[in-house]
Amino acid sequence: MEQQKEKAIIIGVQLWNRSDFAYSMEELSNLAEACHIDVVGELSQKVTRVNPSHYIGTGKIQELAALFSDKDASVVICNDELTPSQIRNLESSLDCKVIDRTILILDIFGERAQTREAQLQVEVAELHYMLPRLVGLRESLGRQGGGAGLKNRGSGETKLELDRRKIEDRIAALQSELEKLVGRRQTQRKQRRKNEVPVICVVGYTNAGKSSLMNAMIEQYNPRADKQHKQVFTKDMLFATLETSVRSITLPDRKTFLLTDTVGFVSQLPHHLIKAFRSTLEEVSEADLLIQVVDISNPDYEKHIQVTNDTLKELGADHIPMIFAYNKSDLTEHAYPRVEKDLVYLSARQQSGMEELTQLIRDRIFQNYMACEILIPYEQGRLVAYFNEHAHIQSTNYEPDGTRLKLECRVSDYHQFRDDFQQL
Ligand SMILES: Nc1nc2c(ncn2[C@@H]2O[C@H](COP(=O)(O)OP(=O)(O)OP(=O)(O)O)[C@@H](O)[C@H]2O)c(=O)[nH]1
Ligand SMILES: [Mg+2]
Repeated sequence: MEQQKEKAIIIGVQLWNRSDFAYSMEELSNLAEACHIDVVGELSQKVTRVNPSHYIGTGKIQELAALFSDKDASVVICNDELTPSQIRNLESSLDCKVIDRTILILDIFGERAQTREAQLQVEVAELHYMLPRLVGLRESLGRQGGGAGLKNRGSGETKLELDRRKIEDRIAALQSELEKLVGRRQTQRKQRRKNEVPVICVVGYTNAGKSSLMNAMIEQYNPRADKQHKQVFTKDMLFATLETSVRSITLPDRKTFLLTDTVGFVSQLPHHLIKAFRSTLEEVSEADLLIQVVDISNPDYEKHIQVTNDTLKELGADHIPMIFAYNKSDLTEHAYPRVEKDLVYLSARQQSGMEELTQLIRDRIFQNYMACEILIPYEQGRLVAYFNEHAHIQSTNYEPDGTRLKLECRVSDYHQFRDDFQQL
């Protein structure tokens, strides 16, 4: 496999007002690497407007062709999503394979998808991407096959129409299967809402350590849980997580919340992909609180925060309160664990800073709790059991008229059961 690795030249056009260009090229190169492609050269062009027919200007094409043969490359990767005709024209001018940022991301997602839901979502996104590009694909196939003559063109187009219909049918079939899967999850989500368990979503740039942070929290507060079952998958690669996993965390004082791990973000996430992953990402827009995990050891971390914030906005989740976990502090000079307003320096790997993070969480989602002292008549014994399960009991005394509890409970529970106990 190693020997067959493709060699790529990456190319990008920098619009006059684009300040994050260098970073986006770097990111493209990382995406290529995640796709097992070696980047052997790089070209860029400053322009006021993207060339609608070839993406880059004519002069640049010459330069690109020279670099391509010089480096013995096998593919050209463009930093933006190209139109079908741009790909087609570039391919024929350069006489080589041309792919764009979107295909790279789709390929990585395709390779990583584990669950049926993730696989369906990726395939829907791929088909949507392919649909308007069928002509181009067919032509490039035709060229490889020795060129399609005029005579073949007619049959080709009929074939094309057929292909298009087939793809549309397939998309519809996949989507209906997806809806069934998604429906189940939405029911679960509604159930959780009814139980009023707060939902916290872990978001952030890909590879920041979101899944590791989930695991560190599980380990800290629910260490006896069956490890195999509870721990989520982590790995040093882009997009290790493509599915949402939800874990319940119960703090020592019995306050409970749900922690949700999500897909990592990257700049310019393809529109079709966001749409296809809508149901997965809905968890984010319905959360009570977001924890943005940032890899503070990465020199580009500010850029990552920007990308994450932009993506959250696109998902309609920018109104949700957010706290920051500056992760991987162990790789930096920063002192940790340390809290600064709404951010905490921590290390998920060393499981350091979880209590500090929890304190930030508490301040934000457990405001609707109240302390009280009550007397529960013995005939309401089940209420004592309920509070033991759902409240933080500070003391219990058995008195002639009932059980005396000093506790901290949800305001809503207090009101719901107000008639069944005596306030002291
Ligand atoms: N040194 C150090 N490494 C960490 C820390 N937290 C996570 N990592 C490493 O960073 C890599 C990515 O961690 P993940 O938890 O998979 O990251 P993620 O944000 O879930 O990534 P995606 O799901 O791919 O978006 C892994 O190799 C982790 O071991 C940390 O606190 N310190
Ligand atoms: Mg992950």
